[in-house]
Parts: sequence; C-alpha cells; structure tokens
Amino acid sequence: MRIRIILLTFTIVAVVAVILVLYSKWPGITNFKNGSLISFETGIINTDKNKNGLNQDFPKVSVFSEKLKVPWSIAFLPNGDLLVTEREGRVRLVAKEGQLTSEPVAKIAVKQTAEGGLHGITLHPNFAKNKFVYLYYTYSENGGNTLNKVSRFTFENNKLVSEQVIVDKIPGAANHDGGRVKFGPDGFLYITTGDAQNPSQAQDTNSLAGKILRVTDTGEPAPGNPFDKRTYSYGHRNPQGITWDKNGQLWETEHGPSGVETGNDELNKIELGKNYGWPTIRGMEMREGMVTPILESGRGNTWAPADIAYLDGFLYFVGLRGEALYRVTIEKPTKLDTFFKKEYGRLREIAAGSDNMLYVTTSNRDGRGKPKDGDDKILRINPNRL
Ligand SMILES: [Ca+2]
Repeated sequence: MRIRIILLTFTIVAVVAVILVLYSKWPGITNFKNGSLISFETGIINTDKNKNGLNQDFPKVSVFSEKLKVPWSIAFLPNGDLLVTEREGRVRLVAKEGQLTSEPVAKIAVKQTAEGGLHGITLHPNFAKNKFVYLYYTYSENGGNTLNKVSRFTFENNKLVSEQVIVDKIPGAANHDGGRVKFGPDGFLYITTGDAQNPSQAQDTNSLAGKILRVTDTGEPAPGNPFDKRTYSYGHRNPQGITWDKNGQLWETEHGPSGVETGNDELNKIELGKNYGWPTIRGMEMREGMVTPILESGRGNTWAPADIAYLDGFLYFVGLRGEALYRVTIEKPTKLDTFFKKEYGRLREIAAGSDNMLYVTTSNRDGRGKPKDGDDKILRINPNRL
C-alpha cells in the first residue's frame, strides 16, 4: 500500500513537471502578466485593458493577422478595424482583433509589374463624415505602357465605390513606382513617386516622376507649392515611406541604387522645393543646391527601406531586402538601432496604431522572399519592449 502511494505521488509529480515544462516552451503562449493570457497566434489579449487602447502588456511581437498576399499599406478606420491593400489589387478588411474578412472590400484592376500594382492607401482627414479613401496603383492605358494613378473612393457598406481619379499619368515601370500616399498635418495629400527607371525625370520639376507631390484632396497642386505644380520636393529615386514627427517635420525613406552599385539607401528630412540629388549625388555626397540625406546605409549595404512611422520621439522604418526594423530618435537621427534582422523576412509597411503599437507587414510572397507559414502577416510590435 505504502509503495503504491509513493508510486502514485511520484507519477503525479512527474506528470505535473512535464506539463509545466511543455507549457513554458509552447509557442502559442508567450506571456502571463497581470493574469492575462496572450496568444502568439492571434495576438488577442484577454484583458479589459486593451479596450482603452493603452495596453502596454502586449508581447514584444505577436502575429496580429496572417494569410495575406503582399500587403502593401494599412489604413486604420475610426472603429479600429484596418483596411489593407494587397499588391495584386485587393483591398482587405481586418477587424481590430485581427480577423481577416474573406471577401475583399475592393478589387482594383491594376497592372502588375515586378514592383507595380496596388500600393498606398489612406483615409481623408474628414473620413468620419465623407468616407473618402485614397488608393495609389499601377495601370496601363493600352496594355503596353505602365503608369500610376491616385484615385478617391467612397467607403460604403464595407465596399469601396464611386472611383474618382485625382492624379493620373504618373510615369511607371517594372520597378521604381513609388506609391505611398498620406495626408500631412497641413491637410494636403502627399504622394511619393519613383523615377520609373528613367533617372533624369527625377530632376525635371515638370515631370511627376521621382518626386514627393503635394495636392489638394481633389488632386490640384496644393497652394504654396514651388514651381506652381504638384511637385513638393524632387530628385528622388524611389521614395517608399513618409511620415511627420511631432513638430510637423516630414521624413522620407528612399531606395538607393541596386545591382553592382547597391546600397546608399536614404533617410531624408524633406523640405518644400528642395532637390534631393538623384541621380547626381549618392550617399553622403554633397553638391550646391542639393540636399544630402540625414542618414544612409552605406555603399554595399542595403536596407531597401519601405514605410516609416513616427511614435514618441522615434522614427521607425522597415526594410525589404534588409529584412529588419530600424529605429532612430528625431533628436539624434544618425544613430541607427536594428531589430529582428532576418527573423520575419521582408518587411514593407509600418504604421503606428492608436494603441501605440507598431503594425508591420511582411512581404515574403512578393517574388523576392521566402514565404514562411502564415505569410504574409501583420505583426504587432510593442515598441516599449524593443
Ligand atoms: Ca538623395
């Protein structure tokens, strides 16, 4: 009898120990804090605190949503849901808890090229009243040429309807199609355009290529623009990210040369009417009348920076070929911190949510990456835990 009790006790202790060890290593469970259970798979946190959008208990990184295909850009709806563009031409709805709605909000007839397709998305500053959503995408007039346009849609009953083109005939190509659209603190729409593989266009202030454009919400040149055109700044190769800091300063990320001259990716401080030098100067080269970047990746080193976001004194941007999250402070933007190098593959979009978390998309299904299980994903990153 006594031996049986000892054996039974021993067995129970062993089983409990095995369960505890397995539980601590289980990938679906990353954190217990304040009695809340956080699931790595869904990113859902079982606590009331996230309802007020100020929860700091999120893990360092969790998968917020998955099974997207080349998510290019995110816009947060007022209710916390997300609109996400997929490069093939779909706009998807992702609920604020991370569930992807199977039926797309819109299917856009894009021209897909190596880099072209459906790119940026942004909401009108007065979206709550007018329901306007803006998209940037690549198209063709006759099947042969490649161009880009920005259109305004109305969001109704979970669909995008009533397309109105506001800027078209932006030069396009297989590569260097720009594509970020965001409204600035001045209420005007900023549009990044690539040089469309024709570098000299970036220096022509009459061309829409290789620019940051600034337009009204109907696509007219914004009052106060230099050159009386849509051009806001010029001499850009392929700007992929823009954001404003707390002082209203505009920052931009831009791809440097590829191929044998690869590297020299740029972080620029953008000012009205300035020339950012492409293709005349590269890296930290200086030339009268041209602006040298604040920071660059160096010859032979690639970030391939996509979008950039500002949060709490920091600029965060993500790298495609660099496969990392990068961070600088706006006080000293020359010191670069690098996170998640090669952990999640190619990263394209980064947006700060109203919960002060960073939402980052992978781009491993774009033909240049190695897809992992569940790709492409939206990762939720807690900046307080970096
Ligand atoms: Ca430059």
